[in-house]
Amino acid sequence: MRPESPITRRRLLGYAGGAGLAGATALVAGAAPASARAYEFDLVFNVPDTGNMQGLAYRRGRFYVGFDVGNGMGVIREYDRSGTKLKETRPLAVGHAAELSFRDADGMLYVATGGGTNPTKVHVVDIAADAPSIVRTIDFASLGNSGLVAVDNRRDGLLVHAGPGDQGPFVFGFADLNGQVRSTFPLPYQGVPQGLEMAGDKILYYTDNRITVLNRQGRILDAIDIPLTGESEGLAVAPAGRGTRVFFGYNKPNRVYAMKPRLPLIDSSASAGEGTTSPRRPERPPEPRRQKGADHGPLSRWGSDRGGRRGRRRRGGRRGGSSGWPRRSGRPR
Ligand SMILES: [Ca+2]
Repeated sequence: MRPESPITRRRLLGYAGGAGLAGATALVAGAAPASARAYEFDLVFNVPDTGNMQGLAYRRGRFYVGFDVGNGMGVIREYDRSGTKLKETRPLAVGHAAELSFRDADGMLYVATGGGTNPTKVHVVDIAADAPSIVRTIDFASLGNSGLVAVDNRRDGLLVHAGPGDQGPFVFGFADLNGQVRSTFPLPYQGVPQGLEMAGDKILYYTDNRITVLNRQGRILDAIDIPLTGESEGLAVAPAGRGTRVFFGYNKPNRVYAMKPRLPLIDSSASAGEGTTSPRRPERPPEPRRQKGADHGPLSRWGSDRGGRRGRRRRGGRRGGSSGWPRRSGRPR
C-alpha cells in the first residue's frame, strides 16, 4: 500500500522543485509549507475481459466498463472491486462508449459515443435493469466529435467534451439533461481525450497518462502525470467522506487503478536524505482537517459530492483500504 518506488520519489521531487509541470504552482500554492504532494496509483483489479476497453464509471462498490465491440456498438460490463464480472449488457448502440458516468438522481448510466470521427451523442442506459437498454439519447453533434461525458451531479446536468477530432481543439459544454448547452469553455490540447468526471465543482479530465484538474470556468488547477504503461481508458469518481476517490482505466492489458494523495514526507523516505522534501515535523498532526480559513489546499479544493459541505467531522470506517480523496490520508495508521 505504500510502495517506496523510484517513480513516486521522482514525482515528489518534481513537485517540490516546481519542475515545470503545468499546474504544479497551483498544486504547491495551497499546500502546507514544504509539503510537496504526490500520489499513489494502486491497481484495483485486472479486467478479466480483453476487449477494446473505453469508458469507466463507479457506483456503490461496482465498476462499469464500456467496450467498443465495433459497428457502432458497445458492451458495458459490471465488475466488483476484485474484478469479478457481475453483469454484461448485450451490444448496445452506444458507439465507442468512450466515457460513462452515473447520474445520482436517476441511477442511469450516461454513455458518450466518442471517437474522433463520430458526432457526439450521450446515451442514457438503464444499467440496473435485468436487460439494460438505451432509454434516451441526447444529441450533442453541434459540439463536434470526440465526445466524453461527465454527469454534473452537483447541478444535476451534464458536462460534455467535444471537438472536431481527437487532436482538438476541444470545447467543454455544461448542458441540461435535454441537451441545451448553457455555457462552454475551450481548452488547449492536453493529449488524446480518454476520460472525464466531475468531483463536486471540479472537472477531472483524463488524457493519456495525465489527469488535469479544472474549475468550472476552465482554469487549470492541477495536472497529475501517471507513470503507467498502456493507453489511458476511462475515468471514474466515487464520493468518500468530504472528498472524492478517483479511479482510472488502462488497457494493454485492461486494468483499473485507484489514485490517492500521499504525504510521503511522513514515511520513512524522509530519512533517506532528501532534504528538500523533508517536512518540518515528521509526525505532523492531522491539522489539514481543521484548517482555518477558506483554503483547504488543492486536495480539498477538489470538492466533495456532498453539496459543498465543508464538514470538519473526522470520518472513519472507510472500506477495503480505499483511498480517501481529497482528504489527506497519508499518515501512518
Ligand atoms: Ca467516467
